[in-house]
Amino acid sequence: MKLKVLACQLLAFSIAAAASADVAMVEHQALRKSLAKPPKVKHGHPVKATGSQALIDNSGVKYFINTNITFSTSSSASAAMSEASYTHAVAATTSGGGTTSSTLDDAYDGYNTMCLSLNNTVATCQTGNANFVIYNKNGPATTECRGAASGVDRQVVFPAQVAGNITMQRKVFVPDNDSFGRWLNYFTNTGATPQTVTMVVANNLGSDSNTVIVTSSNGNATAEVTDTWVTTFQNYSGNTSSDPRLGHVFQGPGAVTPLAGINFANGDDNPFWGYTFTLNPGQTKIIMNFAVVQPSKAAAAAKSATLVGLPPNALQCTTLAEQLEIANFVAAQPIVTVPTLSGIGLFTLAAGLGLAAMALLLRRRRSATV
Ligand SMILES: [Ca+2]
Ligand SMILES: [Ca+2]
Ligand SMILES: [Ca+2]
Ligand SMILES: [Ca+2]
Repeated sequence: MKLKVLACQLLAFSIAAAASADVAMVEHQALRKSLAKPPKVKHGHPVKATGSQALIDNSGVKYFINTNITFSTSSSASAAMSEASYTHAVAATTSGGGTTSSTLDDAYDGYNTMCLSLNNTVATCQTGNANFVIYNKNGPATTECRGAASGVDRQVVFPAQVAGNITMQRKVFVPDNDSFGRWLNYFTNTGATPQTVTMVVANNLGSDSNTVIVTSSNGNATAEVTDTWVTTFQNYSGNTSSDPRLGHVFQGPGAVTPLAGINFANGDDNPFWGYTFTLNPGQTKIIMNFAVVQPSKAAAAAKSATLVGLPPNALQCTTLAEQLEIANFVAAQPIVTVPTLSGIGLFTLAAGLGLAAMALLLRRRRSATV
């Protein structure tokens, strides 16, 4: 009897071992599959993807872009960045004017969330506030524009999101031949009458309560609607600061849609800014922003100023049609078309010239005979 029980137990154990080996194999295969594929929406259980799309610029800064966000959030919304950090040590400046080798990180805790402000005031995007439609919870993103240096798509394309008669869309670009991040925010009026729109950008910087405004495009440490850029950093703790120095680029000179409002304050890691513009029926306008991440305050200011001038790298992966739609920079000059004459126009012109020549000839003959 005892032998029979032992044999049964041995059999059961070997079956269980074989089954668990199968389970391990299945799990291993599933893990391999999940690593090979980007996060996907499971049936009824969408995957949260804060910072899931990472792109590295040519200075080694890695930007973590939020895609397919499925929860309500202000600073962690779709197409915002959860973080940007160096992938290697850089010569970070010190309070004493020297440098120290440091892998600076924690640029952001949530950067460049975009929302519509329905009452057209420039105030920070808030969840649970009926005045704000945050660009968020709009599905997974795709990528485009393969980079020659990296062999990786450089632009993340987010889905269209509808708010009344306004359709919004965002694209986030990180070059592999330059160092910055760029947002293109598209707004199209699908209604039958002109509509005035206010877009706000909300942020949560990694500098937290140690946020310090370094300087701005007009040379002072005050953010104003006339500034094309502002730089900030996390104040030194002792001699060093472990966060990158940041540039925030809002607009270019002479643009038709300048800033309508801006709010930066020392000690406040939630700066915001906004634009108000009118869209005719069927019209699309784009608001463009750049983000700058650098190892020194001077480099952050210099890079921001350079981007304001829109060097060719700044407009990579945009079409001429898109450049013409950018409202807060003069990204392209519309081509002035010379009026051309139709066939009838040309005939009329030729006939007119002929008659004028005949009249001149007749007058000369008459004056010669007199
Ligand atoms: Ca952070
Ligand atoms: Ca920090
Ligand atoms: Ca923060
Ligand atoms: Ca200023």
